[in-house]
Amino acid sequence: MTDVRLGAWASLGEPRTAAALEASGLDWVVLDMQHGHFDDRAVRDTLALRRERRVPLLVRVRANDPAAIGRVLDAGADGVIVPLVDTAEDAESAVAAATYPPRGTRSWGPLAGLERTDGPDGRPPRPFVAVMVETAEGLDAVGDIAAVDGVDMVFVGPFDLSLRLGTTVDALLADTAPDAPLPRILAACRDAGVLAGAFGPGVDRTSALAALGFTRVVLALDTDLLAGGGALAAAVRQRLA
Ligand code: 3PY
Ligand code: MG
Repeated sequence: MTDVRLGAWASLGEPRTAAALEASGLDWVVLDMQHGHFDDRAVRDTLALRRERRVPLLVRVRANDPAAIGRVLDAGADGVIVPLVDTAEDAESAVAAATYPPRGTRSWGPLAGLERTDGPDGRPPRPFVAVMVETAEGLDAVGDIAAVDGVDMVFVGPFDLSLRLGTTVDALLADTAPDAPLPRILAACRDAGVLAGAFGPGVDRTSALAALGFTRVVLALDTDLLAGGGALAAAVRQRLA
């Protein structure tokens, strides 16, 4: 199978838990400010705990808002995931907010102690920009969205997308016809040469998304990994039975 990188999704807003996810063996970590408990301070504290960059750490911002995008990049995030991107203009706005002039409009102001200087010539590296396609409008415009210069990944939110399309997450994932939503998104990503990512989570949905062709898939939330304690206890009970 192609190289599929599995992500961890931090929702609890708890810096030490999120920092531990970086060492959990998953390939990338997302801090969620849209639906998770992360606020500015929790994002900063998580990034301040980072002693080395083991895996990419992205932040899903609350909205496609230049101020929100600039702030998490100022705090040292490796990139952003921007929700509810419906048009190429929305995608362009997200890229511009994440990119210093002349390409973009990002304002200069890294936070002391968290600034990144590991890019070319000691400058900050270009952040990774993922845009979420999770509406009917976004699906219709996915070819144009994926083609925006500076978009690195189209990331599908299957929960919102299935709500907007009047279906269920599992029906969306099971529809493999060439003109079905997920194959259309994958084709747009292939044509534009950008990564195709999606939120699973769980073994079944993550495997289904990877089998369809998504190469960046969120396998587990922090809460799922904590709930894994039950499986450990069950394994011990089985041995002792
Ligand atoms: C979605 O599935 O809509 C998401 O945004 C996942 O967090
Ligand atoms: Mg969503």
